[in-house]
Amino acid sequence: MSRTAKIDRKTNETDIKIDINLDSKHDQQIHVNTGIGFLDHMYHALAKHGGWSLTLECKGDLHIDDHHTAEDTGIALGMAFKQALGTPRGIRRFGTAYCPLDEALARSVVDISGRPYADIELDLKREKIGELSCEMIPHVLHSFATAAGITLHVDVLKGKNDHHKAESAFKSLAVAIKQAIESTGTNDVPSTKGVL
Ligand SMILES: [Mn+2]
Repeated sequence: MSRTAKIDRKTNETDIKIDINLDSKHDQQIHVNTGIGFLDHMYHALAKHGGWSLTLECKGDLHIDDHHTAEDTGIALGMAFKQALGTPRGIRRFGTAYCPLDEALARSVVDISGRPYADIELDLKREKIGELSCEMIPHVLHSFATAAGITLHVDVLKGKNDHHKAESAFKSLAVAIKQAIESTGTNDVPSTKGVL
C-alpha cells in the first residue's frame, strides 16, 4: 500500500499544488516547478533519493523575491509528507544518512517524532545560488520540519562549493527520511509513550 497525499495551498503570496507518493521505488515520477531553478533542483533531489513520486507546482510572487515561494513550498511539502505518512505506525522512526558530493559531505539525522524541530548548519558562503538566496535554504528545511512535525538535524560537515554543500544536504536528508519511514512490517507505534 502506498502512502500518498494531495495538497492545495493558496494564499495571496503563493498558489501551490502537491501530489506525493512516499512509496514509489519502481516507478518514480518527479515534476517540480516553483519558478526558482535551484529550489526545483533541491526538491527533485529530495524526491529522487527519498524514493518518492512528487508533483510540486508553485505560482508565487517572484516579482517581490524568492522568500514566499521558498518558504511556502517547504510548508506545503511538510504538510503533504505528514498527511501521506498518516499515523506513524510500523515505521523505523529514526533515520541517519551521510551523503557526499565531491568535496562536500552532509549528515542528516531525522526523528519522525511529532515534535517539530530543526537544527540546520549548512555553512553556505554565497549570497545566492542561481535565483535562490542562500538564507532561504535553511528556512525551507525549518518550514518543512515544522509543517511535517518532525525533528531534523542537518549539518554540512565539509565542503568548499555552495552548490555541492546544499545538494549533499538535501540528498542526505532524503536518505535519512527514507530510512526513518521504512516499514518494519509491524503495526507498532515506535515510542515508549505509545503515541507519536
Ligand atoms: Mn519567512
